[in-house]
Amino acid sequence: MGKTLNTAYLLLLPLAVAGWNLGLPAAAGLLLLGLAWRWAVTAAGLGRKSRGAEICLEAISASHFVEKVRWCLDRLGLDYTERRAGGTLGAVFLGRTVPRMTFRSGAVTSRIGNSSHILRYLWGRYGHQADAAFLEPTAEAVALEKRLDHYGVDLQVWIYTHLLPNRKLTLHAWGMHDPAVPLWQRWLLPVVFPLAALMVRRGFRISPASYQKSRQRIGELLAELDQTIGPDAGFLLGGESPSYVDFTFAALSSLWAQPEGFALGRSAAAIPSADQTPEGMAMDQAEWSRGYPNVVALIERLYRDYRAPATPSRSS
Ligand SMILES: N[C@@H](CCC(=O)N[C@@H](CS)C(=O)NCC(=O)O)C(=O)O
Repeated sequence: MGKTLNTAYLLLLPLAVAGWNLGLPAAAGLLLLGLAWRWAVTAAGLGRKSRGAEICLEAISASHFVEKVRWCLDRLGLDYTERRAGGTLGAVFLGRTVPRMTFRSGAVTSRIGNSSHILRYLWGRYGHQADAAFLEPTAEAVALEKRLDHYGVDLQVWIYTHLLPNRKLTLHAWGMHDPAVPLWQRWLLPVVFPLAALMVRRGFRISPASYQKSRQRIGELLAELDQTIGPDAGFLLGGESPSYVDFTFAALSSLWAQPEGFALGRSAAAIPSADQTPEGMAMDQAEWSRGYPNVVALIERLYRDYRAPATPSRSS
């Protein structure tokens, strides 16, 4: 809070200087005051014991990449807080993507973005514990995760092609009705919608051709995995228990498969309900559900049997 107030002071300073016609000595004095205030805020924090959860997951309401990390945090039974922002606001105005994880590391606070890097950190920190074996980044796991992350991007092109023409649905997906998103951001979303939609179209190069290409790649991957999984809904890397790659696949697929238990029910409202789904989107969903029954069975199995925390909540 102290830092936010100080930043606001420093940003507003030029307006005050111009508005009150202050001269150079007064302007320099006010600037020094702001910098001293900033230092005082930092100094007051030194040596102070931090409170609250050690891990904070920065998120938006409907993000399949956030769900990938959230799932692994939940499986580890870690105590964390989730801070949800309005969709695209962070990317458009701050240049950051979600998931992003902030955590205490010794006396300092550290931060990592990008889901696969976050999972590598969790493996490094918790991998020695028996219940973290699912996070092991074997060469096979990492190679498949990379392909799945590309699938996640194809799904972004797919969903935005269907959602962006519908302002109401897009704003809903960006968290306009999500009480966990700060109110000022929920007010801001409709105002910046044209700019945000333009940036998303540009960022993902949304066009009829890119949609067709993404849709085709999604279908090809689903067909291949449907064969690997087989009729018994076996795990992607074989074996008796799922790995983070299975959780990644189910989490990313949640955009189209819409399984029960997404985010353990904490964020369900942001995905369009069946009666609001645009027609083309519903047709693709029906085609994939019908065409790849082993995939659907695995996603359902993973959400039903493995989405809940494996161990009681513990602090990190
Ligand atoms: N490669 C990144 C992709 C993350 C990504 O695309 N995140 C989207 C949400 S799914 C995002 O940050 N959107 C910007 C925003 O809504 O602020 C990862 O694996 O974390």
